Amino acid sequence: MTKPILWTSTRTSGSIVHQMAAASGLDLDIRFISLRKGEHRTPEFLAVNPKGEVAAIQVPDAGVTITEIPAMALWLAEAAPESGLLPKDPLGRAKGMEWLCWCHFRMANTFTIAFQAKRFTGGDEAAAAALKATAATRAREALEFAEAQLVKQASGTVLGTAQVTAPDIFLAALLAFGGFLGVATDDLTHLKALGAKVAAVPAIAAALAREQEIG
Ligand SMILES: N[C@@H](CCC(=O)N[C@@H](CS)C(=O)NCC(=O)O)C(=O)O
Repeated sequence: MTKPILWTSTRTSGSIVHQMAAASGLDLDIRFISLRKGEHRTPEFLAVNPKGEVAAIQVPDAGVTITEIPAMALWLAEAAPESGLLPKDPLGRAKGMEWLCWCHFRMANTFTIAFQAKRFTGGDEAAAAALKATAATRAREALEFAEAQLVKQASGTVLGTAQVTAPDIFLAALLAFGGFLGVATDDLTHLKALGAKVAAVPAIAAALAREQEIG
């Protein structure tokens, strides 16, 4: 059997899948590529993922590549059912997918726009600054929503589980993205506690340390 390959890159949304993969405990071949060097546009990588994006999970034995964070999270949870990445019961699993989809959509329609505002304004600097400010405000609203839901969970996790799940990892990443954007997060105490809980999972801490080493 050829190990499944996780293609990822540090300082990108690929880190979210890297953390989920680490939490799954699966034995994956983790390969970091550099977006700065354009390694996502090489013919070799485009043959793996024609979208030219990270993250991607390549399953060589099946001749299949999975992309999009909720789909990758689901595959990891199915491949490692005892990992607790997603609840096993149908309702819990559906709520887990709901949160993953929510995080994914918010990442695309707020955080990514704030990070890449110039791409959306054809290079117009003033329009990009205005767009970034608006998107950052929307990002803050998204984090406030997540905070309000977390307040209701005594467990401190978004699905009310004792252990960290894939949606918790995604939410913690959105909180970190907010920090990179300069969004105020100090008052989002439940979300911050969740971020600390996620970072304290030994396998995730090791994955994040590896990313720090790579830079
Ligand atoms: N919807 C994709 C988003 C993937 C994505 O946008 N990845 C970025 C890094 S955060 C990327 O690879 N960008 C390459 C590019 O912009 O050319 C997912 O869920 O994984």
